[in-house]
Amino acid sequence: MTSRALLAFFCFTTFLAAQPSRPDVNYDESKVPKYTLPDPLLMSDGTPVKDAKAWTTKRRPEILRLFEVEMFGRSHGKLKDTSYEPLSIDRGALGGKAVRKEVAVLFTGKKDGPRMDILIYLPADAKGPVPLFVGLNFAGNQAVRAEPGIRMSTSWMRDTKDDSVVNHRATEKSRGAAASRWAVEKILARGYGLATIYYGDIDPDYDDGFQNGIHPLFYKAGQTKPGPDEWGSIGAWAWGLSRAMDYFETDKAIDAKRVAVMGHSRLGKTALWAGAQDTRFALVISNDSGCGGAALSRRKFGETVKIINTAFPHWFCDNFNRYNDKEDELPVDQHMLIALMAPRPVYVASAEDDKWADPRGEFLSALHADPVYRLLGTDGLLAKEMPAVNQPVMGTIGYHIRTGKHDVTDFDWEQYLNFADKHLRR
Ligand code: GTR
Repeated sequence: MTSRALLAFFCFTTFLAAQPSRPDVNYDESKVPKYTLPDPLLMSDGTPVKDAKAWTTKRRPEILRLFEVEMFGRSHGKLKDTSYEPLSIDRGALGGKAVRKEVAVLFTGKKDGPRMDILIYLPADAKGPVPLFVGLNFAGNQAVRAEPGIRMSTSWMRDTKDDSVVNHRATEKSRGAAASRWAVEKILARGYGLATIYYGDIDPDYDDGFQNGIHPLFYKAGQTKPGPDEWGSIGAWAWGLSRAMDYFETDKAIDAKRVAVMGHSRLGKTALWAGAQDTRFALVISNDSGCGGAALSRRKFGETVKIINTAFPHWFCDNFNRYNDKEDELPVDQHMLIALMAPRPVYVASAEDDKWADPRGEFLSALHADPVYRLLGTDGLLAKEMPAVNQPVMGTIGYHIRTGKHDVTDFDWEQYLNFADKHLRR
């Protein structure tokens, strides 16, 4: 496909996906079908999971495997030749409040090979290694803050109407375009660092049969695309987050034992999948992740498995197509994805006007993960009913639904910081 045709295709699928008047989209709670969720504390062979040991050694690996094979696809580990290249450091960023640096992760060790650039802010007054939030971004590192010192992304990006991306490359106009989603000053003031990476560095977000991005790096001789149980783009993005974690483990200014992974929407699905697979992430945050993220698939409220697989055929593995209109046949549902974080703190956030992502389905996932958190000796979710808007609940599972639309706001970040203070502060 030409890039123009690609763009037209993408705009069309996104437009289709978001149409509230589509007859195949249900927004009526009374029309949610009756369903029975798989029990996270019952092995596939019917054996009950009675203690932490059985969870950790038997049921958890079984559930992880089901998510791999049926939904996100199996991932790969790190590449042995990966190296890190410091790109910049500014010790006087944010008027002296921050150290801002950029580090390239050269996946194959080659400067002209595939890479991702990590933008990192650390509090300037830190006395030792700091806890950190890491999250992928949608529009390039330069969009996170309007600072001329941040390198302009040169990766493929979807064109925008406002000329911040032209011919699939970011322009100067994109600087700071996503700043409202990244509460950098608040994060630093509370003693945390922030690291972010453009998700398209890892795999460009369009369906090209997996010829670009990191997938081809792992093809066996003769292989041209991932198998039906091998990773799609979400799996690749999650892999990138783990590679960032590999880097954090080498950076003395960062406390790699206290890294929270956060993501919004498709990148919220990604944060959950990264946290499920890589237990080095000490805390996991899903912001408005919806279908394929925190929302229960069986509710078929807003976006459904069929809709997501049709609009974004590259996000999940091919096996996931089996469950289009057959959610009841899934051996898992998304409460089990949340349960894979246990006993680590996990936060699920919804927005009132974000019906497409099914706020209630997101809450119910958190609620039905609670028995696993309790089995492992934590306080789980401190609510039985969905809380009122803007009334966060924070046990080891956190949840809020805020007023407003599908977005990341300062309100969201304030809750994440409070939640991190509760669980990661020393
Ligand atoms: C939508 C998609 C959602 C969500 C969102 C986003 O078009 O249907 O699942 O991921 O994109 O990532 O912004």
